[in-house]
Amino acid sequence: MWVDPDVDGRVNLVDFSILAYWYGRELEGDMAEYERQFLSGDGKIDLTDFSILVYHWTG
Ligand SMILES: [Ca+2]
Repeated sequence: MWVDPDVDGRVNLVDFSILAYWYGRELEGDMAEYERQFLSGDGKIDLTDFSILVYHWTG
């Protein structure tokens, strides 16, 4: 699943915790690329990105 940061095919608390870790931090490397491609693309993690993740939630 493309919106799945830990790439295990599910969008769940593990992915949520990855976003939570990056919340308010300056994105680097793969995470910066991921945010640009699959989340809101504004270069930071905020509530918009969480809402995108939750929309794709599988549990
Ligand atoms: Ca964002």
